[in-house]
Amino acid sequence: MVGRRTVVIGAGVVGAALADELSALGWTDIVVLDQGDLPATGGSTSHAPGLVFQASGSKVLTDLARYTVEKFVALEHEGQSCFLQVGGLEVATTPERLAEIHRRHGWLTSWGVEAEVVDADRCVELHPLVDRDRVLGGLHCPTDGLAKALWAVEAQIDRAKSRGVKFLPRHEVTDISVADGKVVGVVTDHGEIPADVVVCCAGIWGPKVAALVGMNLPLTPLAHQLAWTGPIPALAGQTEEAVRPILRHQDADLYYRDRYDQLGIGYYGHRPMPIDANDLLPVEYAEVMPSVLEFTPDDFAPAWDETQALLPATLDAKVEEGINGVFSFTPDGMPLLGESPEVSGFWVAEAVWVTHSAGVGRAVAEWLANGHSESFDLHECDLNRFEDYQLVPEYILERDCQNFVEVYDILHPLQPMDSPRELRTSPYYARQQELGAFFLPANGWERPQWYEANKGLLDRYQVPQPNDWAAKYWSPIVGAEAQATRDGVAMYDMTALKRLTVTGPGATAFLQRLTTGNVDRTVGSVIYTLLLDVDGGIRSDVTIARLGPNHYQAGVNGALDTDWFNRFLPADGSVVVTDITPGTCCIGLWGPKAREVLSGLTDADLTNDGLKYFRAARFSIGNVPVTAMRLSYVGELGWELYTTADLGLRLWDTIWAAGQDHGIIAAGRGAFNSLRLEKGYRSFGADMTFEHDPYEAGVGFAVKLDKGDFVGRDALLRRKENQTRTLACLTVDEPADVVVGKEPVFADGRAVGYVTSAAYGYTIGKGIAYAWLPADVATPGTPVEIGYFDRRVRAVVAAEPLFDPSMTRLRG
Ligand code: FAD
Ligand code: THG
Repeated sequence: MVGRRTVVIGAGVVGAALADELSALGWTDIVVLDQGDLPATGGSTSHAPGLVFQASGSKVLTDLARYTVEKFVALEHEGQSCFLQVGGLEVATTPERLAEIHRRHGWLTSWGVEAEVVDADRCVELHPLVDRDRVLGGLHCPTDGLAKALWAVEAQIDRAKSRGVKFLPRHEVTDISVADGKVVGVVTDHGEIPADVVVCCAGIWGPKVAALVGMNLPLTPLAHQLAWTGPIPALAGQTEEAVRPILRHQDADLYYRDRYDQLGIGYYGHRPMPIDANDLLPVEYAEVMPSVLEFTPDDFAPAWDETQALLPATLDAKVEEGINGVFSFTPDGMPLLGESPEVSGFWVAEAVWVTHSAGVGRAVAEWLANGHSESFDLHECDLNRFEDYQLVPEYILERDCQNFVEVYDILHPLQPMDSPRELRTSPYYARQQELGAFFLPANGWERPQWYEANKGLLDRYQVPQPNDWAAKYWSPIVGAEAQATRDGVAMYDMTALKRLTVTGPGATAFLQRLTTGNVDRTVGSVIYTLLLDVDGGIRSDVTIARLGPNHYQAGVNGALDTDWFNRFLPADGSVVVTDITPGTCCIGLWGPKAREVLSGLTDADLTNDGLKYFRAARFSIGNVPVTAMRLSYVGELGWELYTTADLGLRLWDTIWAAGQDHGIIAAGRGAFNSLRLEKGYRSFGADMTFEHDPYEAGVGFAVKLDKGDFVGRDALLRRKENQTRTLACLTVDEPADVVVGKEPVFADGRAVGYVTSAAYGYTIGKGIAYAWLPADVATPGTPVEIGYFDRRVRAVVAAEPLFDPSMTRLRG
């Protein structure tokens, strides 16, 4: 196999890794172009100090980093390893950071990387320059270290060359030829090269290259300060390049590495310094390198003070050189990988650190060669994860700068961005404000987490207090709203739930192919079904309502679902997929009294037989036409009621008024999340992702193997035979021990899995945590422990669902 004709733009650490990995998979008809010289092209890789810390709250970032470490350790450049495995040490100088370090240790344990939280003495033993009295402790990860980025570039280029890959330095890409929506060639200052696949690995120039095909790449180059000290007397005589662990002092936005008797110091504490990719100088005009801007010493002054405090040996040294080096930031801090939705064959691998570079090379190579990556779950990295509002230049710039500022901050999983807010508001927004809603953003929508107006419910319901961390972005009102939903009736704003219509003569066949369920039922049917990837992994779980013979409405999880549908659209135009989320809205009306509230507002037959569980109907509520679907993520009787945005406020007011006699409340997402966990309903992205199959995730019931072929079916049949892990339900007895997600789970003292999502279950009176565990551990009754900061919390595997397993609530 030689693969498709491929041109890689950029021979930095990402382009080089991709060329190596793709050629290793048998694609050898590859040309790698770079405007600069090889291997030091002038891009970000040329001056990256190469620190590789594997810790991250994102599992895929740790997975990508671990792959990079393992590859670079084994990769040789002139007989020497491309990785100096000196270990990594993150020190804490505040109690909050010490707690954070325990949380980060938890993540590493969850994702399977060995590390240890150490005391101040051990910090000094590991890194003798550290002042014992400044630190409270540290996180030591022995496999972290320094990537020799340029060596790795050269070594990977050499391997790719040996397989036939061509490298053309001093070739600047000036255009990309597209015909019929497909890439056909790459135009350079030395002529055009034909291509079927083009991968943009242009780093900070990415937006400029992507613009050649009309793509608005959500990436901003930002300058970041890197300085080198002169000789430090305390390091005199160091003959090896680096012996001390790479060091992070996140309380002051600093990191360090040693280089013989000097120290490299990186600083994130300065003002954001964004640069337009179009303003980057061409290689020949840049003074040093186009990705290096002049050092601004004033910005560095606080960094040097902090450095001398943490590392007193530097009092005897000076800052000798420094740069404002430029690299890429994105709106959510994650890389951008994947194919353009508009121009087929145009791929990007952008906003990738050296830390993740080899992993990304592997991932994108697999994706190109096999249609998906088998080694990595890329849903958080997919280029097409953004909504339209996130591709507006103002948004991109603001978020990218904010991510620079927050790079080392301690961020709670629910912590919202401060700005921009109030981007998307549902038609009920004014009413929600009147009810004292505490809003958190959900995919750009302002969504109530709870309502202060419900404070009075606390006279009626007991709500236990969680620990301090779990109590952030929480109120006891959450617990009261949850219980009031089970007792009475509540309105939930479901507008943020993304919805698409799939229409046209080909719609039924299209959905039969893309889902695991049978959509070809009577008009008015609703099904819960899955989208699988070609490897049988879960791409999404969705509901599909048949509203007409050729008209379906899908409730989906995000922009990746739209993208997935669009990729399979028949060329003949017989299927149209439309995102109707903007322009429509939804109220979930749920609880045992839901029927009482609606009965006076409509002539529709809402009896159990009139509109059965998982059926949809159109009728009116007061003056408002609605599409009603009888289903509930919170596990109670009721409907999702959809209407157009113009009528949304009227719908809210009508239901609210009629509900007063029945004690109706508006309830928020906090209650919603607790109720859905009691009911055992999975949330895509947290509980299950691309890497999991339906059987291990506990949603095998949604796969109808007898319905005929569908995407992922064959692969799934193979996976079904080899089940080794399970998404299990854990309960925690002590209310204060409720956890938040991503914590490691221990069985017999050994780390065996990790928590996906968690909440307190107010109806069942226990904490709930779903967790991936080895199948043999996941039997009900098995005691386990959850690592929570510096503690171990006792939990037990429970039979699920915890609430209403016989479905009497929903079917009643
Ligand atoms: P680059 O190395 O910039 O490669 C892109 C290539 O594309 C360039 O060679 C460029 O010439 C070429 N190109 C662009 N446009 C064209 C065109 N039109 N035609 C032809 N060729 C083109 N990461 C870490 O993991 N650890 C660290 O400690 C670390 N420290 C850093 C410190 C500094 C000061 C900086 C600036 C970055 C640091 N980074 C670090 C980030 C890291 O360096 C980058 O994320 C990484 O090198 C990006 O690699 P790349 O291959 O995507 O980009
Ligand atoms: N409502 C709608 N669409 C959605 C969601 C929703 N799409 C995305 C996401 N949420 C999908 N998740 C679920 C999870 C469970 C259920 C519905 C959507 C559910 N399951 C029942 C059960 O497992 O008992 C029914 C299963 C069946 O009968 O097949 O209700 O909230 N519109």
